[in-house]
Amino acid sequence: MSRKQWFLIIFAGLAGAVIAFAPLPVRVTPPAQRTLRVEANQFAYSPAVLAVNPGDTVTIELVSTDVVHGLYVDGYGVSVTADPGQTTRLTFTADRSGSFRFRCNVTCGALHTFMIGKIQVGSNILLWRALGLTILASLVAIILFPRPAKAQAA
Ligand SMILES: [Cu+2]
Repeated sequence: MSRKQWFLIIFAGLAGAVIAFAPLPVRVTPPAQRTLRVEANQFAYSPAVLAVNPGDTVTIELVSTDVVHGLYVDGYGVSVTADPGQTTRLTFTADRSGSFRFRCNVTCGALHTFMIGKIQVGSNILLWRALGLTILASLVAIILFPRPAKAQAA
């Protein structure tokens, strides 16, 4: 391997470490009280994606517009059930960062298992880091291993 290639590999390694581990300036968002209204009907939640900040006290107001539905938050282990036309409230502290699914925990019909939503607690930093590493790896691969057609022609 040429010196240039070694240099590239070392540079890519350092850049990769920065992308993966560099601490980011922490945006200080004071914990707030948040009330989110979620409408449930066969077989979806609206909105299906909720975003809150870590430390927030989250109240989900679950409204069912047809049959009995539930809402169970993975990772938090909290749930609530709403009867048709009724609003019920579920309050919890979003003390864990990450992306959590919530699902219907009341068998409400044929497509019940597909009734899924997502709650995002904090920024999705892991996703951005993964994306950055993927792009970096692709660039290195493109530079180190040019297309075989070119190599043959040479
Ligand atoms: Cu359901």
